Amino acid sequence: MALDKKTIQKLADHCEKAEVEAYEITKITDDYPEMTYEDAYDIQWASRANKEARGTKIIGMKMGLTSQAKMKQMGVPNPCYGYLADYFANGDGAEIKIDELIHPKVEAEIAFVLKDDLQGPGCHIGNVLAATDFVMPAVEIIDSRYKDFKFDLKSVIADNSSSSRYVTGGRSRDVNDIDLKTLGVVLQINGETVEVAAGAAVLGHPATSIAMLANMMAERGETLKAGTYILSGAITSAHAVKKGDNVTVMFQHLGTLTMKFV
Ligand code: OOG
Ligand code: MG
Repeated sequence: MALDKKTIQKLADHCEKAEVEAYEITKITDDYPEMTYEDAYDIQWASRANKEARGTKIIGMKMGLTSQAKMKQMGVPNPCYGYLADYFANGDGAEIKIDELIHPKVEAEIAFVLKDDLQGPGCHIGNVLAATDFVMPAVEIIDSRYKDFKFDLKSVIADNSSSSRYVTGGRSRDVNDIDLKTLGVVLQINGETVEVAAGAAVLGHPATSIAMLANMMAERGETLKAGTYILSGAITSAHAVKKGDNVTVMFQHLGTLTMKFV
């Protein structure tokens, strides 16, 4: 049975407060085992409305759990999406304040910026390539609000798919000038290579993930607008970071991103 409106708002306030104030909570499906996927997205959209009501701008979207490595790492069956708020964004070389976060992890991603609207259902990779203004490199810093970073898919959707910060910059490129499938990524922490991967890890091609996002949003009557910044999902698995860590991610064709956790 679906949750009522009052419970949806209560859970949105609960999850969003934990994000803003950076404290751990227990998985919400423990207390509401009957909640549905639609409830989970209702909670996410209500938390987004909370931020907008306070004057926070929503500047983009993200896909999550789009690779086999990530689905296996987190034990979930499907990808999910979340929104990106203005204060999540950081430039190349940023210092990320770890005290504002709970137990952050870094992962390498390709970001898409749209020049045209994208509307599902039936959105496919060709529509995405035609509507993309440019792609650029990104490192997402995820920070599940759930204890020990453990959750199920409904709980993580309600928690805005663990969104918290991201770093972007490097080189922007025309999506048709590079092969995103074979685009290589090297993730280093404190000078040590911890993972190497390629774009195809994301649903075979990162643009597929953007098409899936447009189609998932269409189920709620929502469109991806021109100008939207979209993280297409982690190419690597997520790696925990601590105070003092330096992270460098080298992207073939797209340059390098660095950040320090302070
Ligand atoms: C959910 C978010 C995953 C990605 O790119 O796969 C994600 C999580 O693993 O906490 O952002
Ligand atoms: Mg991610």
